[in-house]
Amino acid sequence: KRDEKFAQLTEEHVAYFRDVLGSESAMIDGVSRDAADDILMFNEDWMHKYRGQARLVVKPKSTEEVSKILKYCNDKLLAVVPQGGNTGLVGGSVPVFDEVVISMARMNEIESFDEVSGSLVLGAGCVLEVADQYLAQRGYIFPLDLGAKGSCQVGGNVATNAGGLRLLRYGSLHGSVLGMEAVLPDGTIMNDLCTLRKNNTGYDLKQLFIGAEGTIGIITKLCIQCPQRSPAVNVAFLGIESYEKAQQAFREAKGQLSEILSAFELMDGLSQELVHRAKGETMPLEGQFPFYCLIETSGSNSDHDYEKLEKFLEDVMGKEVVADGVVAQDATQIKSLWAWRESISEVSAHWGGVYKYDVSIPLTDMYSIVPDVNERLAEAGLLGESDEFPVLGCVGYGHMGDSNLHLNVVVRRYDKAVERVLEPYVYEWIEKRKGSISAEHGLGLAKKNYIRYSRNDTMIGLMQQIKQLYDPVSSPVPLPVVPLSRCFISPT
Ligand code: FAD
Ligand code: 2HG
Ligand code: ZN
Repeated sequence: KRDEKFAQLTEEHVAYFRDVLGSESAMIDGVSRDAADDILMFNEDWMHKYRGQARLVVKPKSTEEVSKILKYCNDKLLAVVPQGGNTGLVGGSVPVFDEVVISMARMNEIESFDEVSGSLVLGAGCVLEVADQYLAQRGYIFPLDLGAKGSCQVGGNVATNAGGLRLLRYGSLHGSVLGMEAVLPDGTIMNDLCTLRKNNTGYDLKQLFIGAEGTIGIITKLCIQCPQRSPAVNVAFLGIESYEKAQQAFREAKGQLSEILSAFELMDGLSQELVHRAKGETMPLEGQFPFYCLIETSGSNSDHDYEKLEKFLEDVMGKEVVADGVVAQDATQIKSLWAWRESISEVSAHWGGVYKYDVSIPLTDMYSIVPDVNERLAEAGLLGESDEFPVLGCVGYGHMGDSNLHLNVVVRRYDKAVERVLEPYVYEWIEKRKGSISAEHGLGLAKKNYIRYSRNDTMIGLMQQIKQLYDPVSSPVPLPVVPLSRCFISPT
């Protein structure tokens, strides 16, 4: 229910924003005219699962504009939602009700790059792939890569603390973000745009904004520590007979490939079958296997690394840890092998809908949630081959190197009966194994009511105090329902 303490937008408000932004093209005004169609892409999330009713989108170009917008909204009790590339998977990037959407798309400038240290200063609205291509021309790489790179923005990445495909190699954004500029809900500009690796002078406040999903401020600029791009990248794609063997393969990969290992991804048989069915392409290996792993190496000597990877493959196949495997021969093959992994997320929604769970579970138990959930759905009579069953199957895949599984329940249609079988079962399952109900996608709207499965009362209380400190106008957030509000001035 919309909290009536928040104001309804009027033409007077719109006139103020027009004045601040200086041009009609810097906003979409659905208050003075009907602009529902133009605003739709900002109101609806990537999965078409969450839809708000915003009537205004503002697109600031500078930190000062963000500051003026937030101060005004705070004073006038207008709820807002920051939006990056709108690729988030938990319904956090779109309005719940009629919040003003603050799109960061125009704050996309690359400001500076230090070719010696590798520190990159850029606007939060810069698209991840654009930043990475800029770095590639200079022999560097962005320390984060994910399937949505063509649309997501670095500010959105930091706001969600995105993990992605190479966290194993480059670590979390908590380590790579050297500096940050952010605007607080009352318009205060927090300038901590440090470009140095070391700065132990009191609390490291920027860390609070990493993964805060825009709840305590809007990130406007970032300084990122970028590593040297590896001149030699190789990829192997493995077919594996059991999850037990996938774990052995991971251990062997760490041991034998050590410093050149840059990704270790797991895909189950059904995930690959669905990619095959949706795209119609020939699968990389001839036989069908219950599990596949994608291994990437990044090093400095192509021949040496290739040889090392081939030797590894020979060894693990000799020991029957791996049943079959292939090593990419060129950049095109590398891209095509990666596509078998990166397309699962999109393909899983191809049959009508998908329930997504992004969980951390200790590695030994990581995959067992998939057969458990499958069994429950089958017992409830909801899973089957034909159209009369809502569920087509559960796929499990993800960043095995980080103990992060993506459980996608692929459905032909959304169905309350399916939801009742899945929730809270999945969350209880995770809690019992001391896992996390959100490994890398955040809480957003989808998971915020389940935070208690991964955080205790003391921690939630401390989080509320932080929210209260940074955003007193929308606090206190009522307990027990909404421990964290996604919006600065929360209508929920
Ligand atoms: P949005 O979706 O626009 O916003 C996400 C959240 O951040 C919202 O709560 C929003 O309010 C807030 N926000 C956005 N910008 C700012 C800002 N400047 N300041 C403050 N708050 C802000 N995620 C992973 O972690 N790993 C993956 O491997 C991965 N792969 C993906 C693959 C696909 C195909 C897709 C569609 C998504 C994937 N994601 C993944 C999820 C998503 O891409 C990431 O969460 C991404 O980091 C979101 O960035 P964005 O710019 O699209 O942010
Ligand atoms: C991935 O690793 C993303 O592909 C998306 O994090 C996962 O869609 C998902 O569930
Ligand atoms: Zn992921």
